[in-house]
Amino acid sequence: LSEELAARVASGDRRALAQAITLAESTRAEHRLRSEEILAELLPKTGGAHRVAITGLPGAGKSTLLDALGMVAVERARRVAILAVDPASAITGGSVLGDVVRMQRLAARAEVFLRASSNAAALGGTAPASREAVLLCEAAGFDLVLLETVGVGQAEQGAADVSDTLVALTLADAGDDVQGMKRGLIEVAHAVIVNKADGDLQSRALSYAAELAAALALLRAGAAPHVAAVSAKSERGVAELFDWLTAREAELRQGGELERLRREQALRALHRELGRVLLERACRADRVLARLPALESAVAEGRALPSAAARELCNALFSAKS
Ligand SMILES: Nc1nc2c(ncn2[C@@H]2O[C@H](COP(=O)(O)OP(=O)(O)O)[C@@H](O)[C@H]2O)c(=O)[nH]1
Ligand SMILES: [Mg+2]
Repeated sequence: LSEELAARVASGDRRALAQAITLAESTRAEHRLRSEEILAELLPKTGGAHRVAITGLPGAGKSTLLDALGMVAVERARRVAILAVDPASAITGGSVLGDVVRMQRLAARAEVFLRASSNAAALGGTAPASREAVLLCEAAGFDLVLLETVGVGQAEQGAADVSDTLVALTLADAGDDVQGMKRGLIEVAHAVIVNKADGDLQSRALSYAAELAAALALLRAGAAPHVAAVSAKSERGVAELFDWLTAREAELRQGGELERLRREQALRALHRELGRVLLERACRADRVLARLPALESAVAEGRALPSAAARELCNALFSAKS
């Protein structure tokens, strides 16, 4: 029963939470409906966490950093949930060992909720964890939700849509010099962190971070991201990163910025969902199906413009007479 599952999630039951997230990320219509019932029940209990997304290329050290950051958070009495989407496992469709192996310390902590999913179909490959998964974690009482997301393609925008704070993790030798750093990332990241500032790489990481800081201060005058070098492995700079996150969270909450951010995100989600359900319904409508083959041929053979054909289908769908 949806009500029962919702109540178990609200009581902090990990298995119920995992189950609810699975329903929310399922592609099956009946699962989605159930998930909506559960979320509707839990909505008043959501919104309480600081949602932090860590994005970066595979190998940047996201999982290692989350393990270290998560441990600091646990020591400071934060209730931590970690949602990771592992692209390697998404491709093989198999194990999610990659992320879990890097987050062994967190995985061993009973108070931490850790979920590494390979939900490629539902989430579009490298998309971040779903909005629903974040809301469910909040309803279960977690006040810090850390999202691991792979920074390729449009993933940054996706991550920005579900997080309050976006941390871009990079490396001194990642090849993305300041000019080459992806535009999307520069526009949305709140912090740019250079990892692996240890061993042979240490001095290069430090000078790269300094270079980045100077360049981003120019590029994003007034809204320059926080820049620092860390070593996730030796935990250098990790406590400082946690402190920066805590300060940012307080700032967001005080100024009413958090509410504004989340209102915008909710509206974007509404519009995205509206587009999705409209398209789904339209493509199944008899009036569209009846005309589609002929219009497809006409467009394929160059006898009709795609835009005119699309408008004709739309008119057919919404006209009073069939
Ligand atoms: N030297 C060094 N290696 C690191 C550091 N952080 C991660 N690594 C290594 O980099 C590799 C990729 O790390 P992982 O956390 O799985 O990266 P992800 O793909 O971004 O999640 C692993 O072999 C890690 O041990 C670090 O701070 N210093
Ligand atoms: Mg990882």
